[in-house]
Amino acid sequence: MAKVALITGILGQDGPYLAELLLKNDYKVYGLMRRYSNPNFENLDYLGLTNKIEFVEGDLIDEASLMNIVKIIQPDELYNLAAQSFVGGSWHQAKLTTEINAFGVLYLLHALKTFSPTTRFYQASTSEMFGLQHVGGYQDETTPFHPRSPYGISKVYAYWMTVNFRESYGLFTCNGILFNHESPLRGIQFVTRKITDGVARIKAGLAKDLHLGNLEAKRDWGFAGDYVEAMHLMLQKSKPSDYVVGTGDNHSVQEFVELAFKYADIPDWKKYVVIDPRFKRPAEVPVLRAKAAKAEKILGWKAKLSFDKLVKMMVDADLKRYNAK
Ligand code: NAP
Ligand code: G4F
Repeated sequence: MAKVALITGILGQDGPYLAELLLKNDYKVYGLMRRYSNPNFENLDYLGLTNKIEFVEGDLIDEASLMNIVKIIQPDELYNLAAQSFVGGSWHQAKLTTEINAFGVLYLLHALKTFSPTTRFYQASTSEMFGLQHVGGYQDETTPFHPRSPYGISKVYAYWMTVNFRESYGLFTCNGILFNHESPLRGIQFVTRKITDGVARIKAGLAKDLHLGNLEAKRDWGFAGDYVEAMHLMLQKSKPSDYVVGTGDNHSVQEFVELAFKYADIPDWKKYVVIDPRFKRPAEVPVLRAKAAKAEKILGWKAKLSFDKLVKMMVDADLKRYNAK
């Protein structure tokens, strides 16, 4: 019998890539989405998947909606990707971020314990939980947490609740502690897509400049299509555990900018980039870099797409969107 998966956050960046992987593996895929007056299926359409998903309406802050959905579907695997995932916005909407990212996870776990205790659960945890902490510039599963934003703090709560339902009730729950992963489906507010979209607009004559914040921050950037494989692998193991997932390499925002302008054939990026204090954060995470040895050893997972190829893929996709090649 085909396995059944429920993905929350199906309309975001990772949801469609994960759905694509599960559909290729013959899963029946349910996707949880909020109720909209005008839903946006652009990312699922981009991968040609909209008609292959069974949509269910619910909201992470509406516990009863989650209880009903879990009771009816009783999925083999539940991937919780839904979140208010924009770090920058989490200072302005700290309560909402907490309700979705922290309490939403408690509600899901409680629904599983009550109606579907054999479901395997994936929680989208994040390198933002490490914040300021690193040992020699790396973070792994043993690195303590020091989150720097309401987003990071909400995800620490969800991380520990996921561990606690495993330890208290024997649920099969895993935290994937994923470092930044990007793609042409990345939301436009995140710095990588903001840069590639901005570069394409400049190339197409639709914009004169690109306003950015801190160019010195360093991130361990990989490709979302690679990272959803790690999510799936975690739920196929005989025992649940928590895994750091990243490339092991990092680059500054400025390096991303330089490459993006280069791939779009626009000389002298400094002529276009404006440092704008509006995009600086009250507290920054200066450097993230994964040590993903556990994922490599136990899951056999390794990032495939290089930084250069990722930047090129995103620039090309945005140039195509604006017909600017
Ligand atoms: P994303 O593009 O922002 O997608 C998040 C999805 O969650 C959106 O489709 C959003 O729906 C949905 N959502 C938000 N609030 C909801 C609510 N109250 N109820 C139901 N759905 C809700 O994020 P992503 O990049 O795919 O990331 C997936 C997950 O991984 C997130 O939990 C994120 O925090 C985590 N993560 C991401 C990264 C990364 O680098 N991408 C790294 C580590 C962890 P709408 O379409 O309605 O807004
Ligand atoms: O692209 P960002 O907004 O991603 P950030 O804050 O690292 O968070 C992403 O990755 C996390 C995993 O580590 C996820 F959990 C989270 O959900 C999200 O997907 O910013 C990256 C860096 C930051 O240091 C930021 O200060 O870029 C810097 N930056 C500089 N100028 C900017 C800008 N970020 C944004 N969004 N916009 C700017 O203009």
